[in-house]
Parts: sequence; C-alpha cells; structure tokens
Amino acid sequence: MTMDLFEQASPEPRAEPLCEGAVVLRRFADTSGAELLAGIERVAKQVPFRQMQTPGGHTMSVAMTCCGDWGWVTDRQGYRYQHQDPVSGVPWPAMPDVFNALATGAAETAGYASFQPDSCLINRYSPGAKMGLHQDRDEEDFDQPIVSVSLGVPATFQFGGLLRGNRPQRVPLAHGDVVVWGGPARLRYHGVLTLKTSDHPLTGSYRYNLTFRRAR
Ligand code: MD6
Ligand code: FE
Repeated sequence: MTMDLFEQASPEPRAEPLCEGAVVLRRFADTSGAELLAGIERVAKQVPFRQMQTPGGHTMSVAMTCCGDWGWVTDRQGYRYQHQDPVSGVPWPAMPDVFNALATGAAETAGYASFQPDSCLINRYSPGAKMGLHQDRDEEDFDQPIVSVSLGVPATFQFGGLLRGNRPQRVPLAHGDVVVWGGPARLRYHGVLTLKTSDHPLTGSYRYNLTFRRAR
C-alpha cells in the first residue's frame, strides 16, 4: 500500500492490560464517537447536566446527567441510584441503543460476556474539573464489571490500588478509549486529574465520560 505524507494510518483498536481484571481498549469507541455524542446531546436535552452536591456539602466540578433504568445521584443525603432525576422528578431517559451496544461489545471484548448495564452516568469535564480518588461501591453485585468510555479532550486517569493510600499509576485516556474494569480490580481506587485546556474537533473544550454499570 502506498501512502502519501498527509495520509494517516488508522490504528487498530488494541487491548492494554492495567492489572488483572482491568484493561484499556484503545480507540474502541472511535468509530461510534459521533453517534455517542449525539446520544449524549439527546439525553441532556431531556435532563440537563448539573453539578451535584457531595454528602459533605461540596459542589462537584464535574457536571452529570444519566440515562437507563437507574441514575447515580449524590446530594447531602448521600450517594445512591434512583429511577428519577431528583431535580425534575422525571424518570431518566432510556439508554440509546448505540450506548448499550458499545458497552456490551466492550465488556465482551474484555472477557465479560454477559454484561447488561442498567445505568449510564454521563460525566462532563470542563477545563479545571477533576474527580478525586474514589471506589465505585454503590452497586449491588461487585461481580459485574464497569465499562467507562472517554470522549473529547484527553485526560489523565489515576488508577490506584484497593487501599486509598496505594500510589496510583497515571493512565492517559484519549477520545474513543474504553476502560473495562471488574473481577479483582472492581474495587480499586481511581480518579481523574484536573482537565487541561485543549480543543477537540467534536467536543470543543469538554471531555465526556460514559460510565456503564449494573446497579441492581
Ligand atoms: C471518568 N471514571 O473517567 C471517571 N469508575 O471520568 C470513573 O470514575 C470510573 O473510569 C469506575 C470504572 C472506570 C471509571
Ligand atoms: Fe468511578
């Protein structure tokens, strides 16, 4: 094959293990990126992004909305899953088909064959937004994996151990990268470093993250 100077080879998706149970599927969501972003826009038209309160009374820097049967929410009462948006009282929008297909496909590729998410948390990072180290532990069944999709401007993911004090490794995540996470890695601490200012052709200055989980 001949390629001139301006042609770019489109790299194949590849799997990059982080530890036992967790893998980054590089560029897995590349080809569906624009469709996923259209789905985000559709959901956010019904339930707009908002910055929620932590139980400790802080306002999160990341703006969130949800779709699927169960939405993850936080306020002064704590973290939990709910059928309805606590602001409007209306049920969360259904998960777009392209979301479900991407999540089940990524899980299967990572070795989790029967993952059926009932919850999708949509995180929107603007420059300066970050997410502190935390565990995902509001779900009923820790045997179910998590599928996490990065879209838009790149970010640095912090991937720690099972103890808060374990020093996290830094994992760069770019548009289309999908992290699948389960088994012995399911309760590892993780977070996202402060988003730097940059520009992505599909999202401007934003980074979006879709977190698919089986809540119940
Ligand atoms: C984010 N992700 O990437 C936040 N949780 O914006 C998460 O909190 C996360 O990426 C569990 C598993 C994978 C994740
Ligand atoms: Fe998380």
